[in-house]
Amino acid sequence: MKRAGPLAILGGKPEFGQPHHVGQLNLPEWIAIEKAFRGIFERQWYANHGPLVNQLDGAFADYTGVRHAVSVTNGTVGLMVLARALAAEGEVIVPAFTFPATAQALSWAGLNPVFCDVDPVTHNLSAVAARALVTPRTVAILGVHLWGRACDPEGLQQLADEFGLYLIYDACHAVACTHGGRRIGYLGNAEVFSFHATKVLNGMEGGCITTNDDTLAAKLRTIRSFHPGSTYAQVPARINGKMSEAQAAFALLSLADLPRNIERNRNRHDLYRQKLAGLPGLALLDYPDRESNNYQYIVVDVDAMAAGLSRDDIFEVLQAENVVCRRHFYPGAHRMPPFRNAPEYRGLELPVTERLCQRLLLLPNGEPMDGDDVRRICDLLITILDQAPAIRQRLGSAQ
Ligand code: T4K
Repeated sequence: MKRAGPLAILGGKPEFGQPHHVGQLNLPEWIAIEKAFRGIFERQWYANHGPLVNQLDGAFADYTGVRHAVSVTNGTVGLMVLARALAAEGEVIVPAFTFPATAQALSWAGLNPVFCDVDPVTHNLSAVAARALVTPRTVAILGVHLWGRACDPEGLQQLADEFGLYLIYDACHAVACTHGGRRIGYLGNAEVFSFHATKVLNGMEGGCITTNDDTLAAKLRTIRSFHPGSTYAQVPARINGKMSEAQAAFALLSLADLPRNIERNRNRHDLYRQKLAGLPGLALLDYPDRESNNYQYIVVDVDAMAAGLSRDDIFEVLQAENVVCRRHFYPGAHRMPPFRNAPEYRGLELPVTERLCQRLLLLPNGEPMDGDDVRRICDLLITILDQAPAIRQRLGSAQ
């Protein structure tokens, strides 16, 4: 159904009085938050491996079915700590179509990211593409489970085994997602999750590294903190990458709420799918039922020719309506500083990454969004496509 009245960009009133964001926060009940925080204040133990951090490590290890979960300040620090634990130098093959933190964490750890293009269907690194980049300097492959879809685990493991490489995963999108029916967390040598406020598991910032390797786990625990608690391992460097009790309190509540929040995400995703079906030039990324997903990411591929508007046009029109979308991961990790100015990356062309960077649009999702909000956003999109010529004229964009 088309929206009544002119679009905001054409002189009308914005559809929403308040912005609707991608990754709106999933919040636990106030009463549960109050109880958890009273406990922290009563114990007067706020940091340095308090009881809630220990509880979270145990709970997340159980949840993912791995031997060790090592909580950290955030996903980025988790990747840094893991990279530092594995190697002091060398190249790491990493997809360019990812959040910049994936590659930057490697640089922080003294390793050199070697950017690989991604598969046009899965949006993930594939073993076929990674194989072409293996050199004598390669020490590891860092796959990213983008949108919670597993990143070629069998192919990459085979490649890693063949060349004696570490295989690690950025699982920042993949809490509660499965591969082969088993929760992600057990793949490769280790995996790193994000509990950022905009993620399905919200620790108000936070992250966790999971591994089945006892030696690696001891190293990770020692690197992440100057207060190693019960473990100490020989490590090349250490950092304060600990999680606080406040973060752990939120993350534990959010872990308990996961089934409810995923169910709501799934309902919103279903509604988006129903309402956007058949719209020319807009294809919603689907999550096949054979694996579990957290449905946190509502990803739309915009075909400008068929839609009559580019992804950036649609982004701008929605922004004026207070629908705050994201253009992940424009312009690609390889085109962001510091890599874009570094001689070894200059002129690097990764056509699939660059195409996805031009076409993908993430629509709002999360707790404050109800079915009516989703319907209104979809009606807006119908109206936007219907008024494509007037919008193009207003924005001065080409067909
Ligand atoms: N690897 C991958 C593949 C990742 O996607 C990420 C992070 C990482 C590694 C690193 O993990 P962390 O170190 O972050 O744990 C957001 C998140 O900040 C980022 O965590 C996430 N990925 C990325 C995909 O999304 P931005 O730059 O899109 O936007 P941000 O955080 O400003 O917020 C998104 C929307 O949410 C905005 O429209 C505003 C709204 N928002 C945000 C915050 C923080 C709120 O309404 N309230 C809030 O408190 O990165």
